[in-house]
Amino acid sequence: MAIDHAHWAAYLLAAMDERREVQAITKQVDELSVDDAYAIQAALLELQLGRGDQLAGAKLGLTSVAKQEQMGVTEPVYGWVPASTVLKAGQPAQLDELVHPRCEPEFVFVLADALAGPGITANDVLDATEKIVGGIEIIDSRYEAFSFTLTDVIADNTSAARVMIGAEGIAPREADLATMGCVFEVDGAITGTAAGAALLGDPAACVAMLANHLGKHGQQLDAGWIVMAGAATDARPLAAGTVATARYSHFGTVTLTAEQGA
Ligand code: 0L1
Ligand code: MG
Repeated sequence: MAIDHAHWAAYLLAAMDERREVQAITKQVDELSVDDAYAIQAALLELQLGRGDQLAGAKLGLTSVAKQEQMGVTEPVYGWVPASTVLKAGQPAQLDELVHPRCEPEFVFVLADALAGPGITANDVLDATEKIVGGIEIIDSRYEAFSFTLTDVIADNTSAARVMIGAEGIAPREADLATMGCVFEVDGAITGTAAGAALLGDPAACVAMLANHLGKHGQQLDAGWIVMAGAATDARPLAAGTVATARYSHFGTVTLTAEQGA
């Protein structure tokens, strides 16, 4: 039976709005293809934009080999960053707005120029980039127990929930992205360390993959957008009072705190 994209988009939006877990789509349909999953993701974005949100950027997920092996896939996933999900510097994440959030460090590209695939290379990405900064993303799968298949997570906008972007950055080519380091700490304990090369060898090549993916759908990365290249370490649960700190070799420190909220 054909997948009703609008229905599943509304299903996921309700889960986001009502901060509750829902059953994975693949547990309820015979088959969910990658194309159907991206069509649900697009319909979900349309609903969000339709009620006044704007696009602040785009993201990749599953760009580290470790995360791909965990999911049994060889391709990254792509999603959107609505402006309402971007936290201001120092703004705590409100847990009452989220389901079961986790946090992870991100390499983030701020684009000066648009990138329209196909044929975009890592070099093109660096040419189009204003600066590269560190960030911390909050992922918050809307599915029960953070459990899903690849196509479920694509439909759910790759678990995107919030992102905090650091103030310090570097110009493209100012340093070797592959050897840049990140130490991720949660409540003072180091939970992961990684180099840029953990992201499929080169974070800029990840952004190129995203531009080329969008190009297949007649879409592009716009000038001024932020683009998350992916997490190089495991995501960690975010609880009330948690302080997550990503210390980058070249982008300073990004700190995210979580509050219970109202
Ligand atoms: O940003 C991400 O890496 C999320 C990818 C989707 C899988 C997950 O939710 O862990
Ligand atoms: Mg991420």
